[in-house]
Amino acid sequence: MFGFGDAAAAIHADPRYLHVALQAHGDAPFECWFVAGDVQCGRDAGIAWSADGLLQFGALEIDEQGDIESAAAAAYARLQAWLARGDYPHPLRIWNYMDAITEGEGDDERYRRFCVGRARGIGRELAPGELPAATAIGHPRRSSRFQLYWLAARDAGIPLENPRQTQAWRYPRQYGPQAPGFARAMLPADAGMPLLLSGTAAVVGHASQHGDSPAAQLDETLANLDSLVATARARRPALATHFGADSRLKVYVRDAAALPQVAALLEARLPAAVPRIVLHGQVCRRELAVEIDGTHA
Ligand code: 3EB
Repeated sequence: MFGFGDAAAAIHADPRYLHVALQAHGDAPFECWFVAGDVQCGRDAGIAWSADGLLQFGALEIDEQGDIESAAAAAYARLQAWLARGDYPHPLRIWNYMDAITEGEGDDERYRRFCVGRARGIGRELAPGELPAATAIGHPRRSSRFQLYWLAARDAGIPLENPRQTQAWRYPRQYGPQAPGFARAMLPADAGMPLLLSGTAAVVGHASQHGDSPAAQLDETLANLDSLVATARARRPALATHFGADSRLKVYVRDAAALPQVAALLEARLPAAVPRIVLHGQVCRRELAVEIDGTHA
């Protein structure tokens, strides 16, 4: 269970609960992931975990002390070691939350340093078929917390790419010295699980679109998500064609001033039945105003 914003801080110390410091706009329901069977949980090696025999959530947090590259390298080295020695070796979905993601110039920008540290911590190049779905978002308020959490599985899933977007691992040099290693979505092996959507923004090919307009960026993002869902449906036709009551969306908005506008646009663009949480969080390129991740069934 995930709780967002100040109101959800430190509600309890159960390892199945994680507080994410991003502030919610409007209602901030808890994000709850359910399985049919019994769930074990605990804390080992600084990792809070919960598992049911097929799936395992894990979370760790590092005080980054101003060096996001080293923090990412250390966190991902711990994650790799954890996955390698446990019963859930396949990361399906990874979330990264860090301070001030677009602070710093050129290749010193914190997101770019994060990508370098992540790759160093993993320690080898992942094949496209091993890439997890992912999100990387900045805290508008400084906390010094680098928070990494993941959903891993006993069985590998199928990573998916989006025909409208360059594979992130093939982004050209202009976006930094280390291309980000993530897939656009993950189709879990278990057909009873939803499609896991990576953080998706108004990136077409590799270029950010509509830098002047959060509204146009939101529409481009939704077009990217439509294309991703269509790609997934080619493999799993039982998935709904459009977002509905069985989807779950998290919407990250860079500027606090744009939160009401984006929330209103979402009401116009999405059926009321689509559960969503709108958060004040920074997307990893300055010109990107909005990003959406979530699940879809
Ligand atoms: C993009 O399309 C937006 O570095 O793990 C989205 C999801 C983004 C995951 C990551 C970055 C990451 O490039 C940014």
